[in-house]
Amino acid sequence: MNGKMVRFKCFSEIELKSIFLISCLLFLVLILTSCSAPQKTGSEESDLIVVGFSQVGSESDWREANTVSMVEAFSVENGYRLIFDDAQQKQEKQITAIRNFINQEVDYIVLAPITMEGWDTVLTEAKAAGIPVIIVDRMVDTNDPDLFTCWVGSDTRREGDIAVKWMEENLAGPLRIVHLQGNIGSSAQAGRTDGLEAGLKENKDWTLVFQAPGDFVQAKGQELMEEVLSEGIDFNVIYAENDNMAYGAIDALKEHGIVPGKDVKIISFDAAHDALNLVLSGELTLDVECNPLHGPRVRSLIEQLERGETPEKFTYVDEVLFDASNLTEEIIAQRGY
Ligand code: GYE
Repeated sequence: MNGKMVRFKCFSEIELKSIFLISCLLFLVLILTSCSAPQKTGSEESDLIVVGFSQVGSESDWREANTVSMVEAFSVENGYRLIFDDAQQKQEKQITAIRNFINQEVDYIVLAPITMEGWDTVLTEAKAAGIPVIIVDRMVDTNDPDLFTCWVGSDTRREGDIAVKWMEENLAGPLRIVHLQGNIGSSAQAGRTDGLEAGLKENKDWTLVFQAPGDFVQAKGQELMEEVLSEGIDFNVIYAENDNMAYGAIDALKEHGIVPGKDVKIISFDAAHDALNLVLSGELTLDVECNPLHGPRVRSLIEQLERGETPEKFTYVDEVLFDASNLTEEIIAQRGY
């Protein structure tokens, strides 16, 4: 072997001791620095108000705009730590999320409830833990109104009523109405459905020719319309309980050579940006506004609570309706959703 010889150095006992000491010192420094970093963020973090938000899901454009509004309002820059949970349209997941928030000892719980019923037990648990609960968007139906601190959202029954009034004043009967409903048992569905059903009782030349839940989802709105068309149901109005189901219905109509807005009048709710463009182009006939930008509203309620004030129990957002007569490009351009 003519390769280089590998030589091992033998360390003396003193050298070994000093290597061991230096290693121990280095290890200690490492531990100390890694401990001091989180300690700093920890103390900054403890100044943040912790909010657990249980969101319904991401079923519609409205919902996505609502999520963005909440995330922006409860940013670290604004002094909050937001724990966001998407329940994927399942009440059980919302209940689990609330229980997790209670375990994490959050300062506030914000709940956008999928349906009205079924909250008493978990809200009693939150109350027992001393955590204020703010309900946003849809309503809850509890045995004890003190199970939540306050609520902010839309008056969806009023939305249904103003849509019906507009239909009475603007659509020539007889009306044969296809009704695409939201999640059954949600206040958004109940309010808009009750409005229409009251209108059906009042107007003897209105007939409900089809009614089914599309859960506020575009694909389901399209599927339901396909069903209506394949069954050969005769209709001249679609009452869709949100914009996404109206988009789905419009797609189905177009596939069958039916001109939306002309052959069939379409009533919708939310008045999101894209839908308003459809009102301008004439494909959507009426869009009742439902404002999803609740982030700053919920934050203001929390700020009141932080100051020791008692906010209003119920805050309703002011909303209008849009048709071809009052809508302009400027209105659309200024919209935040
Ligand atoms: O209209 C719909 C959404 O609860 C008001 O839920 C909200 C409704 C909204 O999925 O688009």
